[in-house]
Amino acid sequence: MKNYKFQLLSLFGVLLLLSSCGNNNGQNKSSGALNSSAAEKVYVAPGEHDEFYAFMSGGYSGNLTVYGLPSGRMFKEIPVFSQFPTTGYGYSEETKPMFNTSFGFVPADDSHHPDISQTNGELDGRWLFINGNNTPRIARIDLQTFETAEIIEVPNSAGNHSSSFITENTEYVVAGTRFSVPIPQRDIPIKDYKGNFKGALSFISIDPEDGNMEIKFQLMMPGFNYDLSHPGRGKSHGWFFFTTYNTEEANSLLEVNASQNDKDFIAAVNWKKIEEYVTNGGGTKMPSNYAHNVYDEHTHTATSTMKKEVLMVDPTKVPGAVYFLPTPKSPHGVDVDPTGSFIIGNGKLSADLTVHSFDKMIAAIEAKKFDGEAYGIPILKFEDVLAGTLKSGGLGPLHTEFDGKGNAYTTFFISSEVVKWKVGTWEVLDRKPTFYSVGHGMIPGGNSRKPFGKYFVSMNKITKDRYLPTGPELEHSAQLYDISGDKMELIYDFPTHGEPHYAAGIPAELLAPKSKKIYRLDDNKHPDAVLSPDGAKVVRKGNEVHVYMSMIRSHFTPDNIEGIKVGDKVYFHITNHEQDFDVPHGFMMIGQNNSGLLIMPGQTKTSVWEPKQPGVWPFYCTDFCSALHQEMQGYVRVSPASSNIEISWSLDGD
Ligand code: K7E
Ligand code: CUA
Repeated sequence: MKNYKFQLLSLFGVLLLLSSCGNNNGQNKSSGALNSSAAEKVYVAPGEHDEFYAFMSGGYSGNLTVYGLPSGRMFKEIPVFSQFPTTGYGYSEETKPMFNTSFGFVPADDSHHPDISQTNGELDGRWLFINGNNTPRIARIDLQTFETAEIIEVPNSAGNHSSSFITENTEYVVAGTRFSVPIPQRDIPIKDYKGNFKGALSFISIDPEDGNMEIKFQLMMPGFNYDLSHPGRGKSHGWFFFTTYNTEEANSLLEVNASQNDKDFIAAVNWKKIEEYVTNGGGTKMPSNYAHNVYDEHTHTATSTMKKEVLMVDPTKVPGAVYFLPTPKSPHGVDVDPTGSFIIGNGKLSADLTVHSFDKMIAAIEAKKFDGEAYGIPILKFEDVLAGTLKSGGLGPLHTEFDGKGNAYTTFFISSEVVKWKVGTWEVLDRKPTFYSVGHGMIPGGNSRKPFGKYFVSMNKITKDRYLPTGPELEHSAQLYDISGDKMELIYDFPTHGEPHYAAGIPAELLAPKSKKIYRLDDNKHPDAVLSPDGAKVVRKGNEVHVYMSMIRSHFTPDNIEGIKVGDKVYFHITNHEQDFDVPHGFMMIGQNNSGLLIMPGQTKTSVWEPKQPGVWPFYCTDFCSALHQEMQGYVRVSPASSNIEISWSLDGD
C-alpha cells in the first residue's frame, strides 16, 4: 500500500487508481501499469502526433491497419487483398483488376507479414510488402499514398506463409510455400505425397526505381512445409533462411505425423549464388499461370496481366546454394539478429531456443562437414552450427525480435509471455506475461540492421476479459511494452482489427513528411476523367451509358440525368475536383448492387449501376464534405426498356 499512497501524490496516479480498481483482475499491478509514468508514456495529447507508425497485418481480414505508437490509435485500414466497400476498393472498375488471379476474381485473403523496404539494411520507408497466404500473392503498398500499388501472384505455391520478407537493399521480396503441392499441379492420389509434392521458394525482384515486382526465379525444394523466413544481413547478406516443419512429409493428421522427427531443418539459401546461376542462363523455364496486377497512380486505374512462365531452379544443380541446418522441434519463426551473425530457430514444441551461428555454418560448409543429405541437399551437423541455446525461456517459442542493443525478445505462445534475453550469452534477462497467448512481437525496425528499441508490441491471439465484452466475437488484443529500460514494462492495451500476425513499425518522421496530401487534377491521366465541369457529359453506347461526372463542394455535375432505360448498364465515371487536403466526396446510388465510392481530391473512380425499375432514382454524396453536404445529391430518371427518351443531362437547368 505504501507504493499506492505514493502514487496518490500525482494526478495520474489518482486517475489510474480510479479507473483501474473497478475492472481490473490484478494482473496489471504486478506488471507495473499502475505506475503513474505508464499513463504519461502512452498519452499523446489532443493534436499531438505519435512517434511511430505501426502497420499491423489483418490476418483473415486480408488487409493492413495503420496504428500510432505509443497511443495505440488506429489511423487507417489499407485494403490489400480483400474488397473494401468503405472506399470501393475491389468494387470500382479501376480496382477490380487488383483481384485478378489464375483462379479468377479472388475477393479475400489472409495477410500475415508486412515488411518495409530497406536501404543498406535500414528502413527507407518507400514501400511495404505483405503476403496473401491463402491464394499466394505478394502486395506492395506505396507509403506515400498508403494504398496498394501492386499485387503479384505466386504460382506453384500454396499457403504463402514464409513471406513477404525483403533483403537488406530491397533486392528481393521472398515467398515460400507452407503447403507443398504437386509441381506442376496435377491430379494424383494424396497418399503419393512423399517425394512427389514439392515446395517452391520464390525470389521476386524489386525494381529499385518504381518498386515493380517480377518473379526472378523459383527454387524447387523437397516437399516440406516452409513456415517462415528471414534474410541475412550484414555479413550474412546474400543468404536467406527458411524454417521447415513436416520434414516427415506426412499428408494427414500432421499434428501427430509431422512431429515425429526430433529435428526439422532451417534451409539456408545462398540467393546470390542462385542469382549468378540464373544470370548465366541457369534454370528451366516452366509454364505457370499467374497474375501481375499494377495500379497506376496517374490513371488511377489497375491493369492485370497474366504471365505464362517462371524460371525454375533445381537446388541440386547449383552447388553451394542450399544447406539444411537441423533445428529442434518443428520450428516456426526464424529470425536473424541485427548483426547478421545469429539465426534463431523458434522450435514451437520446445522449451529451448536454438541459435545457429552464421560463421560456424560457413566454416562447416567450407570444411564439407556434412551429416548426410535430403533429396541431394547437404545437411550440416547440428553441433557444428550451434551457437548456443536459450534454456528454459518458456513454452512454445514462436518469434524473436531485436532491440539493436544486443537483446532479443522472444514470444512464447503456450506460457503466454515475452522473454528478453542476451544475444551471445543466451541468458534470460526479464520476462513479462502477455494477455493472452502472444503470436508475433514487433519492435519498429526489428527486421533490419537498425531497430528502434523503444517499444515492443505483442500481438495476442486471445482477448477474453481485456476489454468490455462484445458478444462471442472479440477483436484481438495488442499490448505495448516500454523496453527502453533494463526491465520491460507493460504500459498499454489496445484492440486490433482482424488477426495481426506480424507488424512493421517505423519512426513517423521517416514517413509523415512524404505522405501525399492530394492527387493533382492536372496530373490525372484517367481516360474517363472530367478535368473541367464543362467536360461533364452523358454518352450512350448501345446498352451502355457512360456518365462523365465531376464533384466539388457541394454539387455533382450533372445532377439531373434522363434517358436511362431499364436494362442499361450505367457507368458513373466520377472525378473529384477538390484540390484541398482531406476533402473527399462519396457516391452512392439507390439500389445499386455494388459498394459506394469514396473519391479523393483529384481522383477518378467508376461505379457500375444496372437499373431494374422505371422511376426517378436519387444518388448522393456519402462523405460529410461541407455545411451543404446534405444538398449534394442528384436524380436519374429511368424509363422502360421500350422508351425512346433521348439521353439528356443538366445542372441547374443548363
Ligand atoms: Cu506466427 Cu503467420 Cu508469422 Cu501467426 S504467423 S503468429
Ligand atoms: Cu460531397 Cu458530401
